[in-house]
Amino acid sequence: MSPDPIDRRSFLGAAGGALLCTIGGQKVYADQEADVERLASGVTIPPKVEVAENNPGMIKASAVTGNRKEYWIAAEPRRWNIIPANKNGRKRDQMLNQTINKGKTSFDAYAYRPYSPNFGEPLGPATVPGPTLDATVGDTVVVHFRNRCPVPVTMHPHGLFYSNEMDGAYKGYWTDPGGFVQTDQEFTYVWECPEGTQGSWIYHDHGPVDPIPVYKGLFGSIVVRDPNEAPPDREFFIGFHSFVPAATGLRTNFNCVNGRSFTGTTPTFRANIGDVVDFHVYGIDDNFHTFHLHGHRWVDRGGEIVDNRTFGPADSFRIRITEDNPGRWLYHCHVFSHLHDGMSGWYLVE
Ligand SMILES: [Cu+2]
Repeated sequence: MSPDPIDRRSFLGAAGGALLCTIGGQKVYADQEADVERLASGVTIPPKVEVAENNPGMIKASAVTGNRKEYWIAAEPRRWNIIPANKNGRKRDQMLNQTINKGKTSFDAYAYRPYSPNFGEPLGPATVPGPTLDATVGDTVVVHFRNRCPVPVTMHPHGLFYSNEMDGAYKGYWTDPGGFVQTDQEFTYVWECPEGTQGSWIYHDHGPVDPIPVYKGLFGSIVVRDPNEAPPDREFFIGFHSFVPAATGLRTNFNCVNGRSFTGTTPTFRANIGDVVDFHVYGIDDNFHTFHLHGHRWVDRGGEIVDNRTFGPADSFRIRITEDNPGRWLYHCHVFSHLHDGMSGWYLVE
């Protein structure tokens, strides 16, 4: 048998495209569509996962301490439009006042979706990012997770405290059942929020075909509130990420904020003078970004006053301002090639 002929795209991928990851021995390039189901089929089911499936009920959730914050969340496939048209049927970049010309913008995404108890009814659509998990120091977060995607996926939290089997991560032979939730299976994650976990965090898929499902939309925010701190008047959760051709099958890369690209389709945030405003910001792709907010500045780690903060993959942080400056402002990544490719949005203060 001769090997498959190398077409131009795969040649470019093999020759010059950025390596995204290696799954089941297969190299995946960012600029080349990956067949995630075929990749998943090449991954051996870990022994502990197989045993658990044949013995339902063997997995005991850790004891729940403190307040219980309980969620029912499914990972589901859904069609996602990165750049919806405006009411005139056009795809416009409001920041540069120009038409966006990037070809097709819809693809088959994966997204987390919140449900009522026992998966009774959806509480809303599956979204990119997924629902924010909201807890306070002292709480225990219980997430009943169901996988409706065609490949094994998981939920893996940052920042919280959890025992080893609640990691939600694929670890080859040593994978626990929560790190390899197969199609139509469920797993209950128990994560704790003791003193020292307060902050702004993320969760994301960390299953055997990670990071493709993350690049398809499986990520979201976690906030752990400090009971000794006054709550904000408004808060916004902002994920800087990209939809790469490997995950979308689309022609080009999209630089995004919360699943959308370009000012006008990315979220427009609103506040009033005098509001205490929290921005929870994170990055979840292969790039370093900055968070820049026009017309404002804040006190960063170490007490320095800044208006632009650099962060890397899976970094997450919160900035707090007391609003004192009305107008139509931009927030954006200050890497120019990201900014001019859609990583920006409006912040409107009245
Ligand atoms: Cu950036």
